Amino acid sequence: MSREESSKKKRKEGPEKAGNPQGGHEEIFTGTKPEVIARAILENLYHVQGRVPALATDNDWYMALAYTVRDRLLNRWVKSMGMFSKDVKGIRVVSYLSAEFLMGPHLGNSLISLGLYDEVRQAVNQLGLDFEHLLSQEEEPGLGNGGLGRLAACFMDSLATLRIPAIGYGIRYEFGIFDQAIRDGWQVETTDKWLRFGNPWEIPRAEIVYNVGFGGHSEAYEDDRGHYRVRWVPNRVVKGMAYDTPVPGYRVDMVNMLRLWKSEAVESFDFQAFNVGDYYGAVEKKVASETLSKVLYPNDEPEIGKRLRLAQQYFFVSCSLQDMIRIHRLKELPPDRFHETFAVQLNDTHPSIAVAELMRLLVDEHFLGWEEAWEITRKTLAYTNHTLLPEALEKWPLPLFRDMLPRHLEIIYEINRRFLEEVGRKYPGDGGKAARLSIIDETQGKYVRMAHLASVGSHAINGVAALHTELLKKTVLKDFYELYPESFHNVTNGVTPRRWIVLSNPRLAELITRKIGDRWIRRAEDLKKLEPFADNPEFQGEWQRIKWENKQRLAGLIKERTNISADPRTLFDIQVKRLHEYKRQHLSVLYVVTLYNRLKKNPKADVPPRTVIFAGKAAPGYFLAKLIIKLITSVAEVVNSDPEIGDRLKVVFFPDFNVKNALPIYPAADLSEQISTAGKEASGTGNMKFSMNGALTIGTLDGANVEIREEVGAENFFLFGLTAGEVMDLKSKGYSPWQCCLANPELREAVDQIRSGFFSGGDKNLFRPLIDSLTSRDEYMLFADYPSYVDCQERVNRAYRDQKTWTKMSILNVARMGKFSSDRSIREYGEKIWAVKAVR
Ligand code: NBG
Repeated sequence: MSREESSKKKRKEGPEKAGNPQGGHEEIFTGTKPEVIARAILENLYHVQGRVPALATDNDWYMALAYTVRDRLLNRWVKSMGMFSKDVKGIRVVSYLSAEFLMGPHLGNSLISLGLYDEVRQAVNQLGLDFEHLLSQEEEPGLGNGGLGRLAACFMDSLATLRIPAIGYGIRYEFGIFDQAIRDGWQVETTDKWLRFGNPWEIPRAEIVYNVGFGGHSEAYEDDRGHYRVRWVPNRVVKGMAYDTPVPGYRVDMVNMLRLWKSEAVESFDFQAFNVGDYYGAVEKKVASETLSKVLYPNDEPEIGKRLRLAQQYFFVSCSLQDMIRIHRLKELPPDRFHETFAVQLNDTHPSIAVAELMRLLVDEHFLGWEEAWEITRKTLAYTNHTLLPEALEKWPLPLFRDMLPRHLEIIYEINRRFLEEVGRKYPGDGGKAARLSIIDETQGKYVRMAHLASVGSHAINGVAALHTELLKKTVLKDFYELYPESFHNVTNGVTPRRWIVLSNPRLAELITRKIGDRWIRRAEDLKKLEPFADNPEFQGEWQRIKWENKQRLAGLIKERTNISADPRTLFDIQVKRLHEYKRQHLSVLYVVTLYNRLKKNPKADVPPRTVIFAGKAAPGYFLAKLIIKLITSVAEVVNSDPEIGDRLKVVFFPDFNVKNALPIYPAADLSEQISTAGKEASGTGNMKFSMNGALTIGTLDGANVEIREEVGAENFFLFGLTAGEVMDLKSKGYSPWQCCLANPELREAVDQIRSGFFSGGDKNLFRPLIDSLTSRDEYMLFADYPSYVDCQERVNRAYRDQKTWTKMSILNVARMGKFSSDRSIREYGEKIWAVKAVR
């Protein structure tokens, strides 16, 4: 019996036995008393998992628990869905289109939102089970690469918490981001089989399906009223089916939804082929259709020509827009009022084909005129840019595009023709301008520039931190800014304090609440009220004890996963994020090597002992990023096994960084490394998570670091390095990394050591590609920033020795992080971009 059938059966059995959603005797589906919850878990174990306690596995218990919690979400969810009925008009729903949603484990988070954490823990204890152990059973849905996908998850949390109706639309990848193991010091990737034991958090909607076409050609025809029309005749059709996951707000009735699309064959078998005996041909087609939502692309690899990726993008965008139009029509509103029902946010360019698809749906399928459709499209869509790195700006080769989406290419040509006419009127005779703005890039071969398509088709364009938005206006989207200055906004990123403090750092959350009440959980600005306690010795003592416990917990995990003993008495210096040259994990390694050399030369040197911890995945095809991991683990091996060094310096690479592993990491940090080359990190969000958990930041003036420093105060932030402007100046004047290296004996020593094979058992070739890249080009200017970074680390060391002052700085960091709650970001989107309001 399926889960849904068993629930139906229970309901048929009447309110006494099954619990009445309106509040019957047993309240099996809704009750919140520990005894009732315990009984509900047993019911679910029996009726859903088909198990009795004596034979239940950990996963059976986890599933039973998850269903019990889901039941408690459902009645709020069902009520919230009332929003989509025809009786509710005048409410604009946010539709967040994103190729990635990195939601993290659902169970703990749902319990926090529902306010049932303690009750459920008691219920689980009553059953004689270990609550933490059950929580750890959950396989996290790793449907994202890093910051961009996690931002989408934080935004979903805030939207629901702020009672803004929203749907997150994306892809239900069967394989999310790969799992990372470390073997011989190298990253090894394995597939992420997150669905293998079932996913209790989603509800498959077999009746919500859409057809999505590919290829073929378009045909012009005349309709009955003599109008010129075009229809697209695709040569392949794939079906998208909806899977819904509830997204609860924190302690509110609102439950929003994440709707992810799975691709399927239109017919399970191509019967015609089957009948003529081509059994394998029929199955092949089915398999090909299902490949579309198979796997998430790891980013940081060359984009060009990844056919399947464009197909994925179009697939989920088309399903989502068709679904929105269906919902809009449920309200019995005409298509020309579509923008009143939905505000659609394009999370980076991945969904930007929405511009052409919405036009196609409105013009070809709902028969609106071009101008009218265009107005609606622009009023509906808004675009967020998340990177300035040229290699991450999507563009598709024209032949590939035409082959896959011929009708969309025609539409894009028409959009572009009209757009360039407008440009021509504004800048007559300026061919260079037109070429730079054009949606079609013709500088070297022909490409469709997705950022241009998104910018032309949106009424609002935003960057994700103040510096990033300024650079966007000056560089990548300069010409667009000159053309449409009023369309540009900045909305600095934020993270949800529910997951990133309450869930991940419960003791700190409890201490804060004890001092200032619990309103900070939804109004993070309230954290300011902690400031008066910053100097209070008793409060400082509690603060330190919590940090100590968090460090102990992480040390335990490090021991378990890497067999390295990390001493919680040492300074925990942590850098966790994707591996990328611009993020400069290897700059931190250069400091580690320098510190090691100093300690070897002067064993009595008075520096606080440090444990330097790294975690993060490298794109499977990004050779240098993987080599940086190997460098970290190689340096770790030498340093950690040097008896003269002991606990004074330890290096750890913590494998498989994901949301689950991140939870115990941020709260355990003393020092947060945010050391990207200025101008390269759009915002960063890990920087916020660390700081909110009382770590001090060592960082450059990049991304949101700039604003974090402004908020916490320069005296509570360790700043080093070139500014974005200085980076550009130095580049244009001619930068010689080798000169920098010669000028600094300690840098030279570190570089020579790595080159000589000191950390690679004498192998001189292993790290050569990395060293060559640094000494010849040093694209990300590690050598230029090295002296200032090392000096800054010295300031960190001095500061750490004075634990009173350090603790005060730590408290002030947390107290002043209110701005970086994603609730603030969402309020800004709501006001500046979406024109949406909270509903009751
Ligand atoms: C990333 C940036 C981060 C930023 C997140 C969320 C992409 C393309 N960009 O700096 O690198 O914090 O987006 O905005 O993943």
